[in-house]
Amino acid sequence: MRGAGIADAVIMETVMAEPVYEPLAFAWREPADMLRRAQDFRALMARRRTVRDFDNRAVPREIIAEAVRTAALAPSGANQQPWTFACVSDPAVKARIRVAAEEEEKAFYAGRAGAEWLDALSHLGTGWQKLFLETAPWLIAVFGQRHGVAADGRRTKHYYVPESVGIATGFLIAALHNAGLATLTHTPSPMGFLNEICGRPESEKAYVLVVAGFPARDCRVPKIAKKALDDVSVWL
Ligand code: IYR
Repeated sequence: MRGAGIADAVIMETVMAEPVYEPLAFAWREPADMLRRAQDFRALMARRRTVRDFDNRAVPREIIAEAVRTAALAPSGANQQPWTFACVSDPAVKARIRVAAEEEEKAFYAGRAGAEWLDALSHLGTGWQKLFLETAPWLIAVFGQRHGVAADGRRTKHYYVPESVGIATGFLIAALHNAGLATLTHTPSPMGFLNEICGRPESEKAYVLVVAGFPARDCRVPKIAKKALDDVSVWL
């Protein structure tokens, strides 16, 4: 074709989809109702705490499934939904995850983290032992898909994967908390072992291990404060 450059060739190879629209189901509310709802939601989220001491009481799988369905409603780059949630309740798999995570954490706390990082963490009282990886009934490893695979096996690009996975993880934590569960965002570093244990391909990267269950009866959490509105926002 005369005048067709590389960019045109790329575009011509791509299947261009026409957008299909549907009416938006939007709940219109009065300002007073909106404010009450905003306050109620903040009060709900203010009771979320990162928990490191779990009870071994079981949590029905369907509650976790609902929370994962909620997480999967998150917005994502080009709506590619570049995530996989590996939901682990099998005690043998949890034990493997604990062994692998503690191996990394031992090195981390023994010095790999460096003095500044360990100092920044010191007020949280964390350490290399991760009993909760076996005690808690559910571990949800959140993977981001670095790329997709088309029907013909070719790689497709994914966009804004870390941002999308981060937003979905926020939805997941909020959904689990709203359901009445305690959570912990655990980030063993590095997390490569999760691919092997969870049977996920190299094209996926583990971002976080969300631990979910009930808190131990005598659970205590670090006394910490959250920044005030003035300290986290500017208004223009
Ligand atoms: N991954 C380690 C260390 C750790 C790092 C950060 I940043 C935290 O906010 C908490 C812990 C651990 O899980 O103990």
